Amino acid sequence: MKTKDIMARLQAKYPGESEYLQAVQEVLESIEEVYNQHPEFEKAKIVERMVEPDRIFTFRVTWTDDQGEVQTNTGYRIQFNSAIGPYKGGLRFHRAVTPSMLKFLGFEQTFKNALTTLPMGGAKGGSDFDPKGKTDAEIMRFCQAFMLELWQCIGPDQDIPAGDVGVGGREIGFLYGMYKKLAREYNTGVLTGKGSTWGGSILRPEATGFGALYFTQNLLHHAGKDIKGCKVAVSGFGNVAWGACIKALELGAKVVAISGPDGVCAIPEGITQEMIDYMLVMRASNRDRVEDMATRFPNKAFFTAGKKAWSVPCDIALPCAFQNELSEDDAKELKSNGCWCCCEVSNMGCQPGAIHFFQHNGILFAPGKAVNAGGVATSGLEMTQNAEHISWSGKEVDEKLHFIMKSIHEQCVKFGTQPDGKVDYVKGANIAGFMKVAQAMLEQGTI
Ligand code: 2IT
Repeated sequence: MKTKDIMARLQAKYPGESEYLQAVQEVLESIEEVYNQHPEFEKAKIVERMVEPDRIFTFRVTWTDDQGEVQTNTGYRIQFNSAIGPYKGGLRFHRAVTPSMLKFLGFEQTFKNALTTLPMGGAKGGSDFDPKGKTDAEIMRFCQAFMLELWQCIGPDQDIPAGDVGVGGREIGFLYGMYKKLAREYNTGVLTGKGSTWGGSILRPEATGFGALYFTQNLLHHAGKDIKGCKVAVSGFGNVAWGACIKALELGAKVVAISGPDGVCAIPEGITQEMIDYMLVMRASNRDRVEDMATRFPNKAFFTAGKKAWSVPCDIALPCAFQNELSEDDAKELKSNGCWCCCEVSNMGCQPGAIHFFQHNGILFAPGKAVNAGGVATSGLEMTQNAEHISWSGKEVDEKLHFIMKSIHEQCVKFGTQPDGKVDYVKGANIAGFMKVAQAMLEQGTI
């Protein structure tokens, strides 16, 4: 297998699908050497099959806004790979959603889910619906209209969606309510990220951020460092950033920045629990503005329009918002301001140039599919609880999450340790995830 040849074919077949092509390229480059030591993979055309989704559902979603005007969006569900379990992955509601974006996310999800140690295949879905400025009633009507089409594609043993950007507990509630009515199935295991009184796992809302900090702790420990007292810059203020801030604070780190599409809030004294609680209010308002934090806490948070979190000096950078949010220039700025570690929490949060810069300038770097896997892992734990009709305590879930993140870190070390003893976490995560999926595909024959 030659990455160059496969990429040339995919570029010709899917011109303009830049996010998808970027995600595939990164994985193929990481695995090429190992892959070519396995002639049985080449013979079964594992890579050629793995880069193509199993199937893509595309549907029209029509709903009525509060003014009585009819609105039309496009919905998607991409069932990417089912080699190691039923399709599993989130739904993204964002104005910029395209098939390319969801294909990259579904592809990443396949490897990420393989790393979790749990039996889950990869999927992703969503819509170009823009939640910004929408009322609760509009969100509900959109979710209902979306599920009117989606319900036929999913099921607790087939495909289990969850949240992603723009989809949290409120949206999962509306989606499940409609699923139940249409399918006449009362199995809560069809969606994860549910409310804790009706089948949702305790700690699922926090899990992506908590898991990311547990992974960071493992990485720092491996490098002989400690997170206590470190200054942390976080991008975003959504569910993932929120969980990361809670755990960072608990571990004795100081969160000195959060950001939004409008700019950055510098927090010189470090974020407080009260400010973290306010992030939830900001998310629920659908205003999509981080400036609201500075308005609410004028002596603690200082807003600068148009700037990113990476302009605030820190030790550790945690991208928690969107793909490609951290560029090579941002990486250089981080380094010149003293940053020495970047754990990518968002999916593909760093541009290839930024990753290259980190890796060649002594900055510890780990990729999203390892760092953020605690979210989907806890979704997997939610599925187990639903299937057993029980619910575990927060302590039980947290212990399992700890164990899973430690195991993901170990897999990265196993497959990513270089001759000089340093760990290439990108290679480690990609090879570990790939080997598991490839082996399963091989054993299941030519399908
Ligand atoms: O990117 C992700 O891993 C998620 N959005 C969570 C997916 C899930 O099924 O919990």
